[in-house]
Amino acid sequence: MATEQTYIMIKPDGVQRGLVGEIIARFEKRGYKLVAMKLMQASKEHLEKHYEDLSSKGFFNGLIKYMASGPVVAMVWEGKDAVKQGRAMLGATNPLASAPGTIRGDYCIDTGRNIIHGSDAVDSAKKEIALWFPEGLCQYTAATASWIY
Ligand code: RTP
Repeated sequence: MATEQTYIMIKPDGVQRGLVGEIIARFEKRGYKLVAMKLMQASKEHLEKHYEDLSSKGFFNGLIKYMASGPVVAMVWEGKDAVKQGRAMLGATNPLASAPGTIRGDYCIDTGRNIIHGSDAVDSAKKEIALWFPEGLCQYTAATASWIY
């Protein structure tokens, strides 16, 4: 079984719209285990590091400004195929292309305000988790695990 960890972040618009509980519930109900979480006002420097691969894009400065406009909820979710499945649960980057039933497909209509981030590969998840949680993750036994696997 490919047990993975993925970095999921509720962006400032998701926090300000009161979607935190709804998003956490979706990951919990799907069967994923929460192994780290914090509400955090990220600095521009921190966000520039997170999005460094996009630094040449025309929307980069606007993206950093948006991401720094309020606190984000930083989380790590663990479980079978968590990276790929997490991206599927988020839906496409552009809400026009994101299917109803996905988080973006249900709750947003603008690419520039798309409420949530999810790691796109196992390697980037590792990098993002190290950047956002240098203090490490929590370890515990989730009671539901044996029912899911
Ligand atoms: P994310 O990193 O936030 O999960 O998004 P993603 O992989 O689905 O998309 P990516 O291409 O990495 O873009 C990162 C975020 O930048 C904003 N964006 N704006 N054309 C635009 O105005 C544009 N394109 C992307 C979105 O907030 C996107 O999630």
